[in-house]
Amino acid sequence: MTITEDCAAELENAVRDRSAIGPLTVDHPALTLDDAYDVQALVVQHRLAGGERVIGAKLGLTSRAKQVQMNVDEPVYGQLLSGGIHASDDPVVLANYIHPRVEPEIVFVIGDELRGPGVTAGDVIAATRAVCCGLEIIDSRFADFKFTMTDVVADNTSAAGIVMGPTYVSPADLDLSLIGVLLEVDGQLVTTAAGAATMGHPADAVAMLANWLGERGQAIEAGWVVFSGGLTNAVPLAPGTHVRATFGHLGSVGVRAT
Ligand code: OOG
Ligand code: MG
Repeated sequence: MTITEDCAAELENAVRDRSAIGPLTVDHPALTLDDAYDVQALVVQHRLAGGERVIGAKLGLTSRAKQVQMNVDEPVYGQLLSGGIHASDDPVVLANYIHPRVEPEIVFVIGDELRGPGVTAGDVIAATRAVCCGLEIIDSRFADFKFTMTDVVADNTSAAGIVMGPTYVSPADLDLSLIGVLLEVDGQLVTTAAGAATMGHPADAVAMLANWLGERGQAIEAGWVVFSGGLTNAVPLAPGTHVRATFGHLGSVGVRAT
């Protein structure tokens, strides 16, 4: 086994056993960020072999709130898979996860392929069929969500599930930087943010993703959904909790933990 195959297998075992592991970079200090994206590609390939589809991509650590919470200073990206889709307010079975958290995000539904280099926020807006609100379920395969940037990339940026809101709006009709979000747990307001928390404007984050993918000969594909990054700290999905995010203009979306 190569080191990347070895790391992919460790992550897959953690998912299968619902049991967290230590950071990969401790046992494999030579692992580079590029290697980590290769590990991520392997983990995803194995999921595709198991019958899932890639339905989109996600940015991570695009807001200061998330960077401070996770102690990683730079954005990253991962892939979204069909097995992770949940309907809003449907029960999410905690036993299927290690220690899941949820975070509110602005979601882009892409109409036309975006291929870097040179993609701008304006190109993203023009290529987007609609935006909606979402909650991302994240579940680090690393104990206590403790990881370096390299670890979290290998772990497909903690991706574990997505929930999308009911309201689809053309991004040309909104200033996404000004979209407010309220995050409530069991009806109690826990935090607030605006779209600008994601790199000033969520479309800038999506443009960055298109340009990064371009460096790897890939593109944001027509029909993909792109989660542009958590706007606030993620909150734990404890048994019995109901987490709801309500956005200006985009409606609300919820997760119910059972
Ligand atoms: C890493 C994933 C971060 C986001 O939106 O910032 C992320 C983590 O926090 O475990 O998805
Ligand atoms: Mg996220």
